[in-house]
Amino acid sequence: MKCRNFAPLIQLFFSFFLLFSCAKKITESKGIILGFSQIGSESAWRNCNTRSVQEAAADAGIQILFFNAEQKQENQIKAIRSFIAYQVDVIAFVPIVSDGWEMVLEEAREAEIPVLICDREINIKNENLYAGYLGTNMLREGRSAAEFLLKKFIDPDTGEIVTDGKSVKIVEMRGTEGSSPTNMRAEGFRDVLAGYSGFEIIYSESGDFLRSKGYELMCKILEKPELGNIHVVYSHNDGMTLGAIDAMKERGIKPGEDIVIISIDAEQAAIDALKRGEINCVVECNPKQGPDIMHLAGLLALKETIPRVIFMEERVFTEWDDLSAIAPRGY
Ligand code: GYE
Repeated sequence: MKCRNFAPLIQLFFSFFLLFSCAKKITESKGIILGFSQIGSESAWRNCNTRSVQEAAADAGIQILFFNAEQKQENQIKAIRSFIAYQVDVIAFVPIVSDGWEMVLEEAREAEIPVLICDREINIKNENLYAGYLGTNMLREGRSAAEFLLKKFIDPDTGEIVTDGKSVKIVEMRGTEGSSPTNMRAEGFRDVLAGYSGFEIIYSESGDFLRSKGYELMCKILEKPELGNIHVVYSHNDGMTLGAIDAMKERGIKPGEDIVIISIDAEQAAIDALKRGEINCVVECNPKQGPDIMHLAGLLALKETIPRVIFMEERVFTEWDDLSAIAPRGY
């Protein structure tokens, strides 16, 4: 009996099988439904983040159920529960604060819906309750802010701190209390300064990432004679910084000259203020996370694993840089 070689036929079958399964995968990822809970619209950064997510979903052909939580965690939890009831393929959300997510994430796991954490991080014992995190390295942002201060106030030749008093007096405007950007930007900043005795944080209070509260907070701070001469304002986001600058100007204080200002986000208005010399250092926090979120959502819909942590690319802009080279920010 002639021994026929079936190898080519088998190979052909498996080629068709692989082609079909890949085509099926591409088709599947095209039609997925993503439930996305956004925290609100508190800043230009947040609004850019929202646009990036919505535009990327449209470009990717992903159907998105988008809920704005209006700055309330309970609204986010309700939204996630509605995504579960709707049996979306993937859930993604920006946790407004770091704590209080275990129960609803347990419910998502019981429903076998993968969850992607975006922008802000969460504190949770069982990290298996979510598939991964995409956002920005906020510890590094705080460290970068402090590293600028060291360069600004320490004489490179003598290593001495140059200030008109015993120490460099710093006021910190914090973001939303309990949120990972606030906690990590504060921690990273303090970690770097811990090695230097001549830097003192004399006042720290939350402006909730809002321009209006940044203005009110700076008015309050500038009316505290016990604080004496303030050398530096370290602000956790540009919105609060811009409000603080308004308050300074109303009192004849020259921002960026009389008081050194460091800000985080790098929205256009802050870059423009940097170019005018009203801000001394802007640490970028990249809001344009939409395309990466959609890519990861597509993988999760196909039940594939994703990296646990992905950080966006970010830069630091200082008064010493060629600021004319900074491209329009788009937010
Ligand atoms: O810095 C601020 C926004 O979560 C990193 O939230 C984000 C922060 C950002 O309101 O402008």
